[in-house]
Amino acid sequence: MIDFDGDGYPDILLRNYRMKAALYCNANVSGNNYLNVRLTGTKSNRDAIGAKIKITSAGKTQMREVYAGSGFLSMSTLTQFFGLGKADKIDALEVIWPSGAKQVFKDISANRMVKITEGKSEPVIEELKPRIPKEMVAAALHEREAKKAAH
Ligand SMILES: [Ca+2]
Repeated sequence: MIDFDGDGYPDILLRNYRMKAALYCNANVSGNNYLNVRLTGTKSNRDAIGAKIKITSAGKTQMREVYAGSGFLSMSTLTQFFGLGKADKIDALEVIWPSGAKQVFKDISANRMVKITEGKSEPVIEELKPRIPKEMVAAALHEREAKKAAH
């Protein structure tokens, strides 16, 4: 999984044995909100493998653990994706680092990339700008639907 077009929503790139690679682009027609979290360890390993992230939003709690690999000879991006539904903010984001250190951040707006460095009290929060314009994705989807209808 990787956010190929940089719009904050995860896409899937599949490489198959003796076949062409396939990119499944998530067009996000739902309009739901998200949060991306990227951790950098200082005392812990730099990629923060083994860190746990807990977010609370609209009364719901979600948890992720940062993994080094997934599947055979493949891996996912180290950016953690949280789907938020219609919630537009995160009440609390808690990181438990492999070193045992714990950090809590409050009131983060949705649809952002939050970069957290172990031990730093302020995260770097970025608004993501898609590399592929929404109109191009919409046009590609429209073309695909038209092809389907023609068959
Ligand atoms: Ca994407």
